[in-house]
Amino acid sequence: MSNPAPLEAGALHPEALASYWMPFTANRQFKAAPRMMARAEGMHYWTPEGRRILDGFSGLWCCNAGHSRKPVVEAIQRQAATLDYAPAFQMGHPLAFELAGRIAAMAPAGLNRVFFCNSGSEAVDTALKVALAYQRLRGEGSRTRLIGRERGYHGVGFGGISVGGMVANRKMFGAMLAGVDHLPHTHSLEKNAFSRGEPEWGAHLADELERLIALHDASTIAAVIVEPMAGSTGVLLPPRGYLQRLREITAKHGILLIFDEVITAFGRLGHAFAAQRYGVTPDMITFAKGVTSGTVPMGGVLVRSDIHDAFMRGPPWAIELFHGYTYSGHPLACAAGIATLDLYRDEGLFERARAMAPVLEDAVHSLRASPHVIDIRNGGLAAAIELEPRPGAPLARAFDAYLGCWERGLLVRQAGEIVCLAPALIVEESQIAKMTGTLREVLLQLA
Ligand code: PXG
Repeated sequence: MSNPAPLEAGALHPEALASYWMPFTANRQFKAAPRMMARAEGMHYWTPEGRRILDGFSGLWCCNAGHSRKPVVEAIQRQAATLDYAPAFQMGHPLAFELAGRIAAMAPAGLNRVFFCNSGSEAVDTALKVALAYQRLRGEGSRTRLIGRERGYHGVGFGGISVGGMVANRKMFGAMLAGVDHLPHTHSLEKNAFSRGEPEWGAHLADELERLIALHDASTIAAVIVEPMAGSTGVLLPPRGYLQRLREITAKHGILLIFDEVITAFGRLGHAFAAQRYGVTPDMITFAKGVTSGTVPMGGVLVRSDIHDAFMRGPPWAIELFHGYTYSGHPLACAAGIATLDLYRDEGLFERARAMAPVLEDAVHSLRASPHVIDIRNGGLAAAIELEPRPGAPLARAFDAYLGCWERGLLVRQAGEIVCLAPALIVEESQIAKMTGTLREVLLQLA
């Protein structure tokens, strides 16, 4: 039987929606009542019917400079007309070198080599592979174990789901990578509910790494990967001193420390990288999303120069790392990246995020007395409101909150029983007030 003829785009006929299998989406629910976006500018989206939506989540944690910013749009247009693509292997184009240099210049000292890919998931896979290969190159080939953390999200590649700690992302997919362990997560309603910024309790949870080392021996462990602030599982800020402790333990035992900064890099916490906010320098940093403000897919890994240098051996014609993607350093992504970094710099957007963070903090914590709220957390321009689950219907209440916001013209994000906000760094005070005002109204009416 032949496939049905494609129907006109935009026709919200159920068959017009059938072919696209949507990612991380309740497909049947969506296709019964679609939520479409047609246009975006600055802090807003517009639906095909012309309804304006205030974007409280920077798309999906990515449009940090706001939507469809002119200098970025023009850079992409110019680049598409000038050099659409250049082979990524054994060839280069100037913008990839320029962007790598720009990112290195913003990074913590010592992290100054950049490997490009196209997403956060690829960045994580790249970092894990570099860690394993580096350990082998330095004569520590028995270090093959990788350690992640419960409630971690590192994308959806087999590497990322193996070190990740979200059961729904793992349970359907077999054995994944062998030799992976997990640190405990740091979320505690009992100890840390309604913390403002980094919570006081929990630094000692980093010491669990010592237990894993005692169990396996340091000589078997290549790397530890954590998000400095866990985003996807609902804005879990690192307990004060926790990241420092992880750094001390990994350094002591020759274990690499990877910060997955796919969400936290490029201003979310008021700095280029969370490593700078926390004064803790890992051995590698993964990034994506904000590097192009979400306009063109791009990811990458920042690597300590001596880790990179360990690969630079053998005859000069030898390829040093058998890894890469057709679209590593894609010209359109590089053009978008450079224009985006210019915007961050010229408009002082990281400083702006720092200045607006207390406004968001006060606004979200004002929801404390609203119905169903059992925790509120915030850091930089990220915040989470955790709701008490509806008895017998897990996740339903937060989903209803998400839908209620959408109906009232606000885009938020549901993460389990949690509603998250992560506005672009250009957000105005009045827009933050509108976000929390809408949430207050929605919470009042929630069953
Ligand atoms: N690492 C981290 C820390 C992430 O947050 C990825 C890797 C994977 O990136 P890609 O580009 O492969 O999707 C992510 C992605 C949410 C949400 O609602 C979070 C992500 C993506 C989509 C939604 O929290 N994070």
